[in-house]
This record gives sequence, structure tokens and C-alpha cells, in this order.
Amino acid sequence: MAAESANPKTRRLRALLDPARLDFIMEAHNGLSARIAEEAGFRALWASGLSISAALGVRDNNEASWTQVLEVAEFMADATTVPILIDGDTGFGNFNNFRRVVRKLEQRGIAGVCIEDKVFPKTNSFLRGQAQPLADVDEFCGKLHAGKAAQTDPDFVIVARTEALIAGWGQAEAIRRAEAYRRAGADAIVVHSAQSRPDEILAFLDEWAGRHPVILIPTKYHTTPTEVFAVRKVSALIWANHLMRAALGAMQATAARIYRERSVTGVEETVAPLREVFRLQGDEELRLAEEKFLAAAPRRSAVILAATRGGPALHALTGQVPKTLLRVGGRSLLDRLCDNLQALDVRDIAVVAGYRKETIARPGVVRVDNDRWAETGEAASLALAAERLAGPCLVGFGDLLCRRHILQALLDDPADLVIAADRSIRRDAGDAPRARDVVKLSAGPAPAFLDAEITATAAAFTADTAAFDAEWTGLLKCSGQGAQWLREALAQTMAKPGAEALGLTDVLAALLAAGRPIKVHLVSGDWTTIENALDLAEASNL
Ligand code: SPV
Ligand code: MG
Repeated sequence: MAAESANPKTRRLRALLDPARLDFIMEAHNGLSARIAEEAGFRALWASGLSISAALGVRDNNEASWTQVLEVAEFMADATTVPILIDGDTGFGNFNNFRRVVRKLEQRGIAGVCIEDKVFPKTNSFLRGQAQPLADVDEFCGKLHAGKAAQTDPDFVIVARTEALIAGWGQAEAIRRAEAYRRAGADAIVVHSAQSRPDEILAFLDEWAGRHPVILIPTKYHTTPTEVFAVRKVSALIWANHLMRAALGAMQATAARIYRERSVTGVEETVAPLREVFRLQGDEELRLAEEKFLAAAPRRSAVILAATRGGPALHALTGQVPKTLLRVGGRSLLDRLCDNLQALDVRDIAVVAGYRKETIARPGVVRVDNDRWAETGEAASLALAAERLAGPCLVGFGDLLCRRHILQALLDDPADLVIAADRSIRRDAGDAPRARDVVKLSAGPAPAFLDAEITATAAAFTADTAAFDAEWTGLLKCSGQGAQWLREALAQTMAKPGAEALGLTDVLAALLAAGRPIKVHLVSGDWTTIENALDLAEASNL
């Protein structure tokens, strides 16, 4: 007797052949149905040729190639811990093809194969059964010998199935063939029947007298009580196609109803909830693995401040929507910003909304409401989203239009706090400064084409731009540490008298006052903010 296998699946399938206990092998036809069958309690699975080909939309006539069937069986094996007995049809060729099949099945984690004594290409036994030719007994025995010689796992199971009864060759021929296959090394015998009564099967079992393990497929004689087979020491019953047939009926009814009702609402409560789909797919395992293995790559987030309507110069355009929904080139400022952020792998985006907040509804973007937008400033809006300031995080204004490279440069910068500022301060046609927020740089403006060593030394809103070196774009990037500092500075700022009206430059000033260096990434154009209709018209030049 060969040594026991190290493979628990083949060991369990071999143990299941024990005639002392009747066991059940459940059909499955893909990874999902295999997992469902295992969860129901089945200790082994039948990779049915009929069900797999039906699920693939082809006939059970070897229309799917054996490697295509093997691909399906591999998904089933990956999805489960119980052994799979695969329907090997006629062995997919002669002894030589079957040898290769056995080796490949072992490699793909399949515990056993059942082959039937018909000729390639076979037809399902319940179709024109009497007309189907049987294999030559000696040729089939050679195939069994070759398969047994090819297996490397001592517990891999090869089952021989005779179709003698279905083909109308009678009891004696069924016994003769089963005995020949036993002698050729088959680990168990399947004797198949297409009759609705079990008489010919029971007659076979009586004459066979337990000389070797027997497996039955009671698809047609299904009303026979299971106990009848148990007392006759049948090793296992294969429930051969019932998950495929159950799915088929459910799909037909569901498709018809959805078509009829022109809506999916009616079926919503009869179909499986999505959370059950995700559970069966094993999403929980992936979530835990992500926690374990993705820790080094924190998620990038962004908070966009977009609570205001914009100044009176924009009121003609913002009667129905907040400023951030003004369109440039057919797309809103908010969509443009979010598209760019998402393209840069920023997954968690929150928008602080106030004026006409209900119009801000972008899938995948969280809305944080500032219902007191009319009386409060930027710092108050950001404070409402304070708990979202974590990890690499970008803060910006909803009326910003900028090219993606500016956002990318900030996100890629490892400094804890980085702002983007433009060396040239915006002026209007009459040369009057029209910058919103300005910063003073540690290195002064003139030679400062590169930003490596430049930090901000002051940040303020002022009409006196002469005292400052650059205009702040309104973009701030924080590392995890920077986000913590920002939350602290925000809390300090909001504790000040009159805090409700304060802006983000006040928060930047609080950061600087607390000794937190703010790196300045210098840009030259490629961004703008929208203050009036002319800005909007010119913005499409960007
Ligand atoms: C199968 O499930 O593909 C079988 C069993 O071979 S039967 O359909 O009864 O032939
Ligand atoms: Mg089959």
C-alpha cells in the first residue's frame, strides 16, 4: 500500500469512498457555487461537465475544451477547502491524453476524476442514451491503467463510470465492465441509470455485493429514499446538477420581471444583497490584508472649501448654484478639481458646502455642511471638516482652477506643510493689485525660481501687496504630522475672539507663530481663481 498523501483534499476524497458511511457530493460549476456548496456543509464537490458547459453556454458534448473546464475547476478549488471530484467525460482522448489530464488535475488542486466508458466527443447520458456507442472495454481499461500510473499523489482518486445500463446493454454487461475497471485500478465505480425507478441500480448493487466502492448519480431515480442506498453500502451519492438548475430558474424569473417592470425595484428584495456577494467573495480577508500590508501607503485625502456663493460680481451667475459649480469649458470648477485629484490617487475628497449645498452631489465625494456659511469664514468651514485632515491631505478652495502638475507637486512633496504660491502677484488691467492672499518668502522673490529652501515667513490678506513676495494659490498640503499641526492651529484659531470670520491665512499665521515651517512651492501661472464673469470667460484659456 502506497504512503498516505500530504494533500488533505485527496486524503479526504479517498476517505469518502469508505462504504461504511454514505456521503454526498454536491454539484458546483464555478467558484461561487462551489463556495456556497461548501458552506452548506458538503464534504466534497462534483465539478459537473453538464453544469459547467451549461454555465458556459455550450452543450455537454465536449464543446468546451478540457483546458477550459480545467480553468473553471481551478477557480472552484481555489474557492474551497473540500475535495473536488471532476467529471472527466471520456478522458478527453485516448490513454495518452488522459495521462496528461491527470497530471494537470493534480497540479490544479483537483482531488479526483471520473471517466465514463463512452467515446469522444460524448453526449450527455440523458440525451439519446441508447444510441450512444460504448468504449471498447480493453481500451478503457488501458486508459484507467495509464491514469493510475500517471498520478503522483497516492490518494488522487480515479473513478470509472459505466454507461452500460443507459446504453441498453443490460445488467451482465454492466457487471462485466465494472469488474474489468476494478481490476484495471479504478478506485471506485459509478454505475449510471436514466430510469425513474432504482430497480436496475438495486439489482446491480445486489450482484456487485460490495466488492469495490460504488458511487451513484440519482438524478432520475431521485425519489428513492437515501436510506435505500445507505443500507446497500453505497459510498456516495452525487447530486449532479441542482445548483446550476436552481440558478437557472432564479435568473429566468428575475430577468423576466425586470424586463416586464422596466425597473429593478421589484426584485431588490428577492435577489441576494450585495453585502452577501462581497462576503462570499471573501472581501473581509482582503480588508484585513490591506490593513496589514497597505499600512505603508496611507490614503490621500482632500478638503475643498466651497461654502460661498461668491461676491456680488458673480451673483448674476450664482443665483442657483454655488461658485464652485460655475462651468469652465462645459465642466464645473469642482468637477475639474475632483477629476484632477482622483487622477492623482486622492481617494477621500470632502467638500464643505453651504450656499445651495444640495446642488453639490458628486458620487464618491463626501459633503460636509456649513449651514452658517453666510456668517462664517474659511477657518470655520475647515474646522467642520477637521477630523478629515489626516495623512497626506490637500486643502484648497472650490473656486480654484489649476493644472494638475501643481496639485501633483504638492502631493509628492514630503515636507509636512507645503503651500503653492505664484511669484507674480495678480494685478488688474489698471495695474492695481487684485491678489486675494499673499505670502512673504524667507528667500525673497528675485532669485527664487526654485522652491527648495523657501519657507513662508508671513501669510496675510492685504491690499498692500508691496510688502509681500508672492500670491498664495489657496492650496496647502499636509503630511500626517502637518495635518496634526493644522488641526491644532485650527483649534487655536477658532478659540480666538471673532474667529468665525477668520480666513485660512489666519490659520497659516497661527502655524508660523507656533514655529511650524511652511514650505513654499513656487509656481508661475497655470492657475486662477474666479472672482467675476471676466475671470470665468478667461479661465477657459487655461
Ligand atoms: C454531469 O453532471 O455532467 C454528469 C452526470 O456527467 S449526468 O449529467 O447524469 O450524466
Ligand atoms: Mg458529465
